[in-house]
Amino acid sequence: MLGDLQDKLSNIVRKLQGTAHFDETVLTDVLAELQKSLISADVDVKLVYSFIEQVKKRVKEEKGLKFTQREQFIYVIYEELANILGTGKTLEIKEKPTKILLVGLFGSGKTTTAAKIAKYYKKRGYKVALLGLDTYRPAAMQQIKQLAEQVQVPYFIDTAEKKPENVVKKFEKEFPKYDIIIGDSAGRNALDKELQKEIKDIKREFQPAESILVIPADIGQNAKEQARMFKELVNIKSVIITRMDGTARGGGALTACKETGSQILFIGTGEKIDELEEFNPKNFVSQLLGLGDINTLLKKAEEAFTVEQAKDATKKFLEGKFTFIDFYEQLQGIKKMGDFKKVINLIPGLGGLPKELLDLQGDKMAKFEHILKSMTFEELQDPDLVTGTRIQRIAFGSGVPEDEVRELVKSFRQLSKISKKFDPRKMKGIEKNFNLKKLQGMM
Ligand SMILES: Nc1nc2c(ncn2[C@@H]2O[C@H](COP(=O)(O)OP(=O)(O)OP(=O)(O)O)[C@@H](O)[C@H]2O)c(=O)[nH]1
Ligand SMILES: [Mg+2]
Repeated sequence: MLGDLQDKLSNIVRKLQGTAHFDETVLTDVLAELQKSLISADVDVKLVYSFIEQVKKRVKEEKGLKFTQREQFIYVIYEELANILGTGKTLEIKEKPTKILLVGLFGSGKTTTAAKIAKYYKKRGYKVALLGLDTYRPAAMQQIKQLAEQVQVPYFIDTAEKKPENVVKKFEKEFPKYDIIIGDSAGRNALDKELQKEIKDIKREFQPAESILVIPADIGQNAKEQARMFKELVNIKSVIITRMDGTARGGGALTACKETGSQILFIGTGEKIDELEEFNPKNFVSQLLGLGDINTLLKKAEEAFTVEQAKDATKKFLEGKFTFIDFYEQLQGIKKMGDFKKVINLIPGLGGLPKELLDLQGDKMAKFEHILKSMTFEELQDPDLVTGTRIQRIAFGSGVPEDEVRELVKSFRQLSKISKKFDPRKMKGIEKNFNLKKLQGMM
C-alpha cells in the first residue's frame, strides 16, 4: 500500500537517522526530499508547502530537552503528516440497529466494501446484515448474495424491485434483530440528478445513522470535489478510500477529504475481503515513515526530563531543599539529557562544581542509581541518616562495597554544601538566567 511513497519516506527517515551531524543543510535537504515525495504522491501542492513551513517552524521553535534534534525533527514530521490526514474516526455503534449507507460513483468499491465492513464488525462480535439497495445494475443483487455468503452474514435482496426505497420497506421489520445493517447503494458515472434523487429517497426511508462515501484512491485529489458534492447532498462525515493498493496517487485522496471536513474511516488495500484497514492517521504515518518504534519515541516524549522539570530541580537545589530523591531524579534526568557537565555549566553560578560531580556519568551514575534504590524512603528524604550500619545495609542491598556508598554520600554532601552557599536573593534571576536557548541548541 502506497508502496512508492512509503519507500521514499522511510528512506528519508533512515538516511536522517544515519547522518553523522544534524545541521541546517540536513534540515533543508530532508525537507526538499519530503516535499518532492509528497507532491509526487499527488498531495495538493499548497498543502505540501504549508506542511513544510510548519515543520520548519516547529523544528526551530521547539527544540527541547526531550529529544535529540534529529529525533525532534522526525517527531515533528510525524505529527504534522498525521495532522494533514485528519484525526481519524471510528463508527459509533450506539443504537440497535445502527444503519449505515454506502454511497459513491460507479465501481468505487461500495459492494466489496460493504462485505468487508460486515466481516470486520462480525469478527468483533456484532450481528451484521447486508441490505442490497442497488436496483440499477442487474447483477448487483447477486453480487451481494455471493459476498454475504462468503462472509457468512444474512442479507436482504429483491431482484425484481426497481425502487431501492421499496427494498427498505420490504425488510424493515427484520432490521431490529441486528446490531448493524449495511446498505449498499447503486453508483453512476457522476452524481447526476438521477443518482441524487435515488440517494435521497433511500435516505428518507432507511434513515441511516451515517452515509459513508466510498472513493477509489486512484482519483487522487479529485476526491475533494467528490467529497464536497456528496457532503452537500447527504452530509457526509466519513469516507472510505478503496484501492489504496493500486495507485501512486493515494496521497491525494487521503489528504483531500479532510478539507471537506470528512474523516477517513477505513482504507481498502486489496480485492480480498480481509483487505480493509481501520484508518488511524498516526499509525498510518508511522508505517509510512518506517517508524516501527514510534511508541518508543512517544514514550520518550512523555517521560523525558522536560525543561520545566530541569528548572524545578535546579530551583530546589538552590534553595537547599535538595534530598536524595531529587538527586535520584536528577540522575534520571541527566541520563536522558546527556551530558550533565554541559548542562550544569549553563546554569549561572554552578560552573565551579567539583570535578567528580561533573564527571558523574556512565557507569558511576548507574551505580549511584542502584545504591539509591536500596535506600529506604526515610533515608532518601534525610541524607543525614545514612551513616554506620545503614551504610553497611545499603552496600549489602545494592551489592557494592561500602566505600561506594560513602562516595555517593560525599558527592551528595558536596552538592548540598554548594547549594547552601547560594544567596536566596539571587534566586529570582534564576529562571530568567537559565540559559534555555543555549541548552536547547546543545541537545
Ligand atoms: N485492488 C483493489 N480492488 C478493489 C478494492 N475495493 C474494491 N475493489 C475492486 O473494484 C471493483 C469494483 O468494486 P465494487 O465493490 O463492485 O464497486 P461498486 O462501487 O459496488 O460498483 P457499482 O455498484 O457498479 O457502482 C471490483 O473489481 C473490486 O474487486 C480495493 O481496496 N483494492
Ligand atoms: Mg456495487
